[in-house]
Amino acid sequence: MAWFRAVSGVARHAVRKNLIQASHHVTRPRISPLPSRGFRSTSARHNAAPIPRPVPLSKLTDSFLDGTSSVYLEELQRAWEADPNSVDESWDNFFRNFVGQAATSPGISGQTIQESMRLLLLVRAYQVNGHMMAKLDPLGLEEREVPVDLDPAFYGFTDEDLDREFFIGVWRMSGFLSDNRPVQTLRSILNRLQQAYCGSVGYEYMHIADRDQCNWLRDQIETVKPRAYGRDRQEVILDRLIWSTQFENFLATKWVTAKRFGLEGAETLIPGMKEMFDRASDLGVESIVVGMPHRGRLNVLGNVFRKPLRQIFSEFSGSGTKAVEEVGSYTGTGDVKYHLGTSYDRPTRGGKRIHLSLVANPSHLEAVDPVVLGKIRGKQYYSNDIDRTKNLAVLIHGDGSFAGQGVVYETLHLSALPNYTTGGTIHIVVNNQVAFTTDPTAGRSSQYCTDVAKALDAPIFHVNGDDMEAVVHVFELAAEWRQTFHQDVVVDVVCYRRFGHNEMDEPSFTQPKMYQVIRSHPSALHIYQNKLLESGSIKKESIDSINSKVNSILNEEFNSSKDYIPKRRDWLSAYWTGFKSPEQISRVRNTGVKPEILKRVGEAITTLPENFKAHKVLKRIFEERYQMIQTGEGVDWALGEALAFATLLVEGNHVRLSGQDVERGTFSHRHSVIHDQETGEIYCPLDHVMINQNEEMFTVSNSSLSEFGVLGFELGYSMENPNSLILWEAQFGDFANGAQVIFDQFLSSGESKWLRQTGLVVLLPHGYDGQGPEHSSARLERFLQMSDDNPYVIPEMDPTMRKQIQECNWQVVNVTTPANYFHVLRRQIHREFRKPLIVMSPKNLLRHPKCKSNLSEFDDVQGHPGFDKQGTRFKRLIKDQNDHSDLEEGIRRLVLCSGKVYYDLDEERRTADAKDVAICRVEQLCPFPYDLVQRELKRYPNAEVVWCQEEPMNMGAYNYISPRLCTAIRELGRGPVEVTKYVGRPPSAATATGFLGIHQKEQKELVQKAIGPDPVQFPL
Ligand SMILES: Cc1ncc(C[n+]2csc(CCOP(=O)(O)OP(=O)(O)O)c2C)c(N)n1
Ligand SMILES: [Mg+2]
Repeated sequence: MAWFRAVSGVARHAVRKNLIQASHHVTRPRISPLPSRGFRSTSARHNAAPIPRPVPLSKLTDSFLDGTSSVYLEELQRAWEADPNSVDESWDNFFRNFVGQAATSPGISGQTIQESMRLLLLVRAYQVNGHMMAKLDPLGLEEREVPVDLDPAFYGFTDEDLDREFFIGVWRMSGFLSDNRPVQTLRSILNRLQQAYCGSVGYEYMHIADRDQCNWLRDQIETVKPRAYGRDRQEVILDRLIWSTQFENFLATKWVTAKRFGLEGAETLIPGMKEMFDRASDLGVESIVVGMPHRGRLNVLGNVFRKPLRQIFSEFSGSGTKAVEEVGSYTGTGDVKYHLGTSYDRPTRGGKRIHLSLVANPSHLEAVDPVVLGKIRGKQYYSNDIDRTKNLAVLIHGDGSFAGQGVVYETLHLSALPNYTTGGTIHIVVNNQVAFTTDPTAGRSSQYCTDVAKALDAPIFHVNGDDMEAVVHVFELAAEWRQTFHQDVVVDVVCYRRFGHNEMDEPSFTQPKMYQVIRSHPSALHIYQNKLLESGSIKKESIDSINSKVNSILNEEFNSSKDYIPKRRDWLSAYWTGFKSPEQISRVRNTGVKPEILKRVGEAITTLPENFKAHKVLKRIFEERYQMIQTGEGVDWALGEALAFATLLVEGNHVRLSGQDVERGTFSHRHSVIHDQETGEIYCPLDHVMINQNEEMFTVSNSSLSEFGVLGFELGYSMENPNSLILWEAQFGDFANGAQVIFDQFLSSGESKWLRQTGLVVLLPHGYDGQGPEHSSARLERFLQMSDDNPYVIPEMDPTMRKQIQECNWQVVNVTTPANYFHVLRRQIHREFRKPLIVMSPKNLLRHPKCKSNLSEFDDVQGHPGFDKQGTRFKRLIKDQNDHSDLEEGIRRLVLCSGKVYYDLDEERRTADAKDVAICRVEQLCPFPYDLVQRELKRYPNAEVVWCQEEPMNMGAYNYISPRLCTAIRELGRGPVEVTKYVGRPPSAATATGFLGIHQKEQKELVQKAIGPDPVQFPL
């Protein structure tokens, strides 16, 4: 019954709507006539389906109509029978005809339900494939086969049918098929279909499963009249197009031989973006973060972000990249002009202000995509943008890279994941139909460069980049879609590249035909100006006056650029105020925590709710953890980590850990999210450290199975606010190389290139456990090789003056105790600068019986282990555990090592009773703890110094340690050391053997050699 009421309600609503909208149907839209050649006949090429014989509606049984539409029709019919004027005129015609009354409209006599249905299929075909006939290519070079189902002849229609009226209204459908315009002539239907779907915009949306979304789009696309802009709007659009065009012309004339990756051929992008931003602002967006590649970046910076033109020109001349007063200050290495970022508060057409940021990016195409999304997600968290409507990510892509780069797919797939969604990204493809010298036919297998986005149910709007107003329309539509549905959307601006890949490149070597056409092709500005002049919308004088205004501003700015002195480079944004550059000393801080806080948070994170039915193994684990807190003994790795998170949370920091399977932990050790075995409900203890804790304050999230995308996302997130500990964990450390671009281009060098700090933590679990070559190594050597501390110069190491970490590009640690792990995580936040931290995290130490710490190592109590002059802190080096005094002349060998091999060495020392061997753990490899290593060297003046590692010689830390250790030894005057003595596996192509037996033998030999009585012979 409820259903029936709903249906009849809808029917009544439809009747009312028809009455209200009746006027629309009286004055039909102006429709241009079909081309005189009639239909494009497909019969010659295809075997058109035999034309079905018409069956009059009166002869149809009810079952032909589906239940709902028949009820609806009956409702309407009852209303019509009671009062023919209560329904729309078109329904009146329909019922008069089909209910056997005198037909008043000769046009619809003889119509059959099959014809209507075939027509419906035709409309559907336009909705699905109309874009295939759209005129998208400004150069007119595209050769596309038009799908046969767009031809009315395919459905049996002929020229004679053009002026007949047809019934196509479908209940709960928008646009052409909507029930408020059910009767139309075939001619008008076809004309509007072609206008809507085959003009300058090709819409792809029929892959979207959601009916409401499709209807919403149909409402926008299948409007009764084509969309048009008024004069005022046209003048603004023209002004913006003139700016875009003149900017490139100006650069081209002033710097004839410079590479600028100009926007010529795609100038309509700039007005399109501006209009989109204005519309987004009208719809509630307050902040936009943009990621984009080289093409048109300067134009976007100048015209959209309003970076001062004099600054752009000054940087372009290459004269002003370093501020004069900055000499010797934090300027980093800099980057080329078309990689730099900026931010700006831009006034909008609607009288608001919108904050725009362009993220600096490397030349690696698309690598910035996930970074932008992470940054926006961070902004959404910090601005409490719960419905994600205030902060918007916009990504600009090239056609070649959007189709070719895998990170595009990895980024798109974050879009609907609860802990990664940003409420929809607007993607803009500057589709100049070529990638460097590669044609689309060689560059992708899909029809469109945007096809990858179909996996997401994102609508895709292809637009002819020469049609200025169509470009503006789809840009606005994209903003409307995003703000309505909070999902991704793609605008594909089909344009061309007027010059070569860069301005110095000769495009005719490889695309001669295309460039023949381009040479005589008018600019988009020329086309738009002429259109406005012809339609009388704007006078020639107005155009001239805009042109000369723009020209004179460009010239003024150029003149001012000559003696432009850049201000101190901004390297910090709002949240980062007070943070230190490497030039400003940041004192080492205590990371210990008051015992009562440790106890309180410790209990909170080890206690499960009473009625929660945890798996019995987990119940036991949590009971054990609770006991660790109570007794203060045997704290393991997982609890050490959880305590670091919990204490940072109570101090007001946001903590976010993401990566594959991180909730449980790949090695089943973390269990940060627990599942009720009966209800499936989940419980996250770290969400309950404080009363009424914001659920997102601690976020732990299993990610999609992506490294590049997810690491990039977390990096962007970490850059938003320094008061957050953001961690990404690789499933196994070796999988991190799938994200190599992020390590190489962003994490290791971002601060130096772009002066942007991040405290991102990367956890790389690994272990030489005989599991074969794939999971033994987290490729420590690669991270160390990218470290920029000088191996031959010992920096200032005095604790009150030390800036060693600040001056280094990142920190690499290989920690061996839960307490030290706790302190290194807390150190990330308890300092006045941010630096990436790479943690070679262990696998077998997670449960190693010796890898335990006492709670007293976590606290800040004087006299407790680890407490010294500066309080309790992370230990960069752990000295020998045998309670050695400051001078131990009887020690025969000092073995330096890092990571879990320490436990094997210690065991062997015990077995061999080698009391004359000292073992020190270098917990922080980079930057190298010269002071502590030298302290140990002094402690053992007669010892043979040996580096021991499990990895093959060409891997692990050896090549990093060797020159630094030599420098430390040399500086102490302990002899002219050139090579560090090595104990470990020989060089190898694979990271480890695949045979467990061989692994065990190798491991035994290397620890025996490191501890044994014979002097280590090396290198021979
Ligand atoms: C990951 C990556 N591979 C290769 C390149 C070299 N490269 C620079 S631009 C370019 C062509 C890009 O084509 P497209 O995405 O269509 O952008 P367009 O230059 O046409 O605007 C290539 C291959 C690069 N920058 N990044
Ligand atoms: Mg291209």
